[in-house]
Amino acid sequence: MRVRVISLLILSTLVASPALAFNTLNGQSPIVIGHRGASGYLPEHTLESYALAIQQGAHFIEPDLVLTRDGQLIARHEPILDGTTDVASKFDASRKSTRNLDGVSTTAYFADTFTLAEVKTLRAIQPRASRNQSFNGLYEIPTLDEVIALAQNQSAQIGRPIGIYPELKHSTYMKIQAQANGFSPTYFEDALVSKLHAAYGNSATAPVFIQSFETANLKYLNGQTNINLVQLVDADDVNANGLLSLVAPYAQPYDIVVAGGSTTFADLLTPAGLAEVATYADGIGPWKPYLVKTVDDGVDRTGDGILSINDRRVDGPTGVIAAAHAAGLLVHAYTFRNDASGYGFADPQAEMTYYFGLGVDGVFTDFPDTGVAALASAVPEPETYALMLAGLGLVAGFAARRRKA
Ligand SMILES: [Ca+2]
Ligand SMILES: [Ca+2]
Repeated sequence: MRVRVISLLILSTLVASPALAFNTLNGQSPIVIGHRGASGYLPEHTLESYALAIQQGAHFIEPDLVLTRDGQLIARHEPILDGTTDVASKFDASRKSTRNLDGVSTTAYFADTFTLAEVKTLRAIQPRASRNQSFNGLYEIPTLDEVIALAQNQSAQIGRPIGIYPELKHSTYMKIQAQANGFSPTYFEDALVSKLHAAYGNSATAPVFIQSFETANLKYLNGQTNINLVQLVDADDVNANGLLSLVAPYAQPYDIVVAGGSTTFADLLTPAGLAEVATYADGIGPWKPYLVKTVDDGVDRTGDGILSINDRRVDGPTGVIAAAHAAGLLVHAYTFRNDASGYGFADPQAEMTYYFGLGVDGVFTDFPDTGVAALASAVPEPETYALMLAGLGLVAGFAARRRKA
């Protein structure tokens, strides 16, 4: 009797799982990652932006991380504070400095020259002129600790896991600045791991992915933590023929540039490149034109009399998703936006639905509500499908019971 009940349960679980409907690495439902929070709606990398992403149904929220002068991890897309905060109205230009940022001489207010107390006097602003500016000056710059607390509190409150997807920004640059500020060369990586282990444990099942465009830091982290690691893959642009344009500083991981290596981002996605990535990471996070080839053939497909990237001809998958899955790697594609960058798609929901159909394991989007809607429409009538499979499970269970009787 107990055997029959268990076999019925197992069959129902295995057969009824709607996960079977997805072409992802593990057949599981893909994830929607709130890119810099719900940054299409609120100033990026604020607790308010992350909270809105969670409210909209994002499975993960994405804090990009940089270091302050006193070694605190804060959420900013760049060590440069100029574009996303009101720093210029609170600190005079004497606080600017000129630094080599991934080979580019840059004069700016750098986070690593400000203490956390100073950063806490700043307020976030919306960097994209076309987006809502009415929340400028309202929200603080959060620390990683505050982002973790938000995710964990929201998880407990709404009863579903909310993961975090921290990105180490410019590790090579941070290594130099951390040392200048009296910290060890690997302080940035070590501080992140220490905080994550304290909050989630040293576990591959922690609801966390650590991501980076560099490679040496991920290889180092592979020896420090069991938490999942994702190799980001960048490019400069996409050519009319659909191939990726590789121009510095977006041609190679910057640690490889500094080491004098010749490996490009595109090289990371060849079968040999993916095999190498799989030795230290659990997934890849490629810019989406690496996954789907689109061609600018001069046809106005949207019929608005203007040629834009939306008009590009969609030639289909490049094979990178299948190759990555064959190497055992998850594929999380970036970035999906309602107001920009729909290569071959004018409708952002349709674009993400298309990528889900190809088997991506997750999408980074500034508009998590659109991502969640795209996921809901990615599998036709998922509930009916699940019910049908559950029915099959019951039939199989009854059949087993009859045989045993
Ligand atoms: Ca990021
Ligand atoms: Ca058009």
